Amino acid sequence: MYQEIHAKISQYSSIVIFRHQRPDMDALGSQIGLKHLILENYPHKQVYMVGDMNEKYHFLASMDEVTDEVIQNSLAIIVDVAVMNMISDERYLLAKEIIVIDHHQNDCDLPQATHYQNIKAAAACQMMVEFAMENHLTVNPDCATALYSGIVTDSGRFLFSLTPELFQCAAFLVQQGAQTRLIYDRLYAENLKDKKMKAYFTQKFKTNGQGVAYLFNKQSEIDRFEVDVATISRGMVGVMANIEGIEIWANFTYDKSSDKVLGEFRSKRIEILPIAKKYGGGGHALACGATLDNFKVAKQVIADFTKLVQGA
Ligand SMILES: [Mn+2]
Repeated sequence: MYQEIHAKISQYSSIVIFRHQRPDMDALGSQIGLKHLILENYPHKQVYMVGDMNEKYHFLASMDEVTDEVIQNSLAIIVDVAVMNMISDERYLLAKEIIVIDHHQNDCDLPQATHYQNIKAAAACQMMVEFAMENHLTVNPDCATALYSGIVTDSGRFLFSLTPELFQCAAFLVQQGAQTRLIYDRLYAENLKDKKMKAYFTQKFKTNGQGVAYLFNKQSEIDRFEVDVATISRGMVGVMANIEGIEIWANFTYDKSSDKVLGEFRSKRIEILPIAKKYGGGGHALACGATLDNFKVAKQVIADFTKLVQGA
């Protein structure tokens, strides 16, 4: 597979790299990393990157301006996505040839594209490293940093999909000069205000001693931190997550605009969606929510969660 990709790239003097909309670090890392890889090993090729950009990730690179005419004479490489409606910049359709390099499980719905897939890869960036290693390509430090950033984020900082291959790729990138500190500082540094706000809600939440934790938040608390209601409602429910002995946690926040109480519910493993639905809400099995009339109803929700934990 990786030799075939290499052969395709060799055939074109101009290449445009695409990826999915609202890019995460893996989409950008694989896009930027591949551009570096090609330019480093084929300095005479023209390589461009296109797509919408997330301001937070500008530190790695910015996108290129590309005319339709350039794309018409190029190989389009689409990374970290294989479905048409998620690709940012639909002009890949103009290209002479399209290849897709992706690690997601789903099939590719571009009939005219060649699909290169490795569902065992934790990240599209891992596929780029495998591609580089198999073809003995030179990886410069900027390339290594971009690829490492996708590996570290898509693997949840080495929590998910931990294979020997993933660690081999990470080790290789560190050997090539990946700036791991830069990535961690940029991606995982919190601002002071957010940290203090989380500390406030962490101090404040209560538990019923029976496996349920909860927060009741007033308008004055939203005002105090000068944020919108979602920043508290959806943003602070996580302060009660991953705590020993707490199975279900709920964040209830007064919403001035609707004069209702927004409930955000989370659970480690007990399905809580039926309770959210009972109160007119919805979502996922372990992460859902409902809009309630008042805090009195919120107390009934907590009672329902308590019964769920007792019955589990
Ligand atoms: Mn990915």
